[in-house]
Amino acid sequence: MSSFAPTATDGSSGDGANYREFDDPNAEFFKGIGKIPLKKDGGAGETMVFRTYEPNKQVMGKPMKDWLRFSVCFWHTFRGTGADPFGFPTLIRPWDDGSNSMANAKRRLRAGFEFFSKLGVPYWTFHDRDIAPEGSTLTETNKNLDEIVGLAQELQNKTGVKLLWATCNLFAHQRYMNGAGSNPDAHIFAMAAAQVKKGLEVAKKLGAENFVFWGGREGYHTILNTNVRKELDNLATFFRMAADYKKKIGFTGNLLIEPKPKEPAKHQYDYDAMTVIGFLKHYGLDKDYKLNIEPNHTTLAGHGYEHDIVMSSAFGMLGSIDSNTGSPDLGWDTDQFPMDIKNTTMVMKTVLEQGGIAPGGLNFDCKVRRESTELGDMFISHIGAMDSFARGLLNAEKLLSENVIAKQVKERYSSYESGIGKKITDGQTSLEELEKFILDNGNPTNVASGRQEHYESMLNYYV
Ligand code: XUL
Ligand code: CO
Repeated sequence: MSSFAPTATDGSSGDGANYREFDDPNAEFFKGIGKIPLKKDGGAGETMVFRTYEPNKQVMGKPMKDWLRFSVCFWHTFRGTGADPFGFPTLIRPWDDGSNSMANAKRRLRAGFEFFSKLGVPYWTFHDRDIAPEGSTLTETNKNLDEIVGLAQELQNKTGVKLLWATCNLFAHQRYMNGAGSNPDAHIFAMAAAQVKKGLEVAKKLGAENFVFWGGREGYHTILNTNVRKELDNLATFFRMAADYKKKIGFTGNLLIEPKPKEPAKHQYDYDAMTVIGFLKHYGLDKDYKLNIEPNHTTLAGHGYEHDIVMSSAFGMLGSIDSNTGSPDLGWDTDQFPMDIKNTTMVMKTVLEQGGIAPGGLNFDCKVRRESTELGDMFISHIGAMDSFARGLLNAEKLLSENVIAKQVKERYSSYESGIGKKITDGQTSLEELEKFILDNGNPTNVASGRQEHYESMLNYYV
């Protein structure tokens, strides 16, 4: 989260621009870039136009924008510097002096809203500490946050851009190195609780439609110093208090937990969708929380891209999606823009099948590559990802309306629709009765082909 950008002392950002000119509330941040147009017949070289994303085009009875509900995340796009463990920042923005000042926070936020508007996304997302600097006491920190939230409210009203979700950064500060809600120290647990209390209040104030918990340091590095049951019990208490406070203040957004198996923790408790669902059910929290699924985390857990989206949807727990991708040939969280149409088709198939993702959305928890240094790259990356999802949506619409694949899947399970199969489905049989069924009917002999390649070829037809 921290910025390593060199702090200029003369008001210049190093590329000739003067960041102080952006203190003017009417300053334009992305000069020369207007509202991104739709241009269906643009050639391959034109990447600053939408080719497929048409917000008001009707798809299965709803405008495209209602199925997709795109959101830009503030942390990568307005706080990312391109710094990595081996190198300095490469993404030097002309309005950002690299400092933790309130003036810089305001410039970034105004740049953000100009970007959201020009791109044409309806939503944004942020961590509390992305938008406002932490002070030396909680009171000072909350005062900073209130001031920036006031500006955010003004900019939301002015542009019509809404808040998909807010979240608390409970992982960057040194105090959270051993976790937040699972920290072995009660004082730190209390600090995290105070932060979430304020986070929920801010979310309510800005009309957030959801509130996310991602627990990057809720886990362990060595089991030798860790009481896992104590940590998980405490984490559940933490989530229960958040659900109670949400009701108390009348915040109506959904609470979401975002699974990830590791990084930065060696082992994260919220490993994957089914682990989180099991945790929520064990602690009786499954009515209060749903899941925010990030496919890059899913692949880090060793599953296929769409696996956690499908699993959480199957159990009515898919709340929102951090629509990014990893690089399947790397073993870490690269947070890339999703550009693979097969992946987006599979995601949108699930979203269509469950009737939509609202009040969740498709949040681009993605960062431009360290080497993509131009301001235009910020747009091109999002436009490419939005078009990829629009294409995925149209593919999924065709796939579902033709009903060829679903019909064949249904047929595959047809033995459960009558006779002994129906009794199994209804939970109306027993091991004794099934043994008798086998003795009467003999061993199963006609084991049907799974026809994987046939299904893969059918999917290719739609992509
Ligand atoms: C980290 C991650 C987070 C959450 C919000 O991998 O995905 O940015 O989305 O804290
Ligand atoms: Co995420």
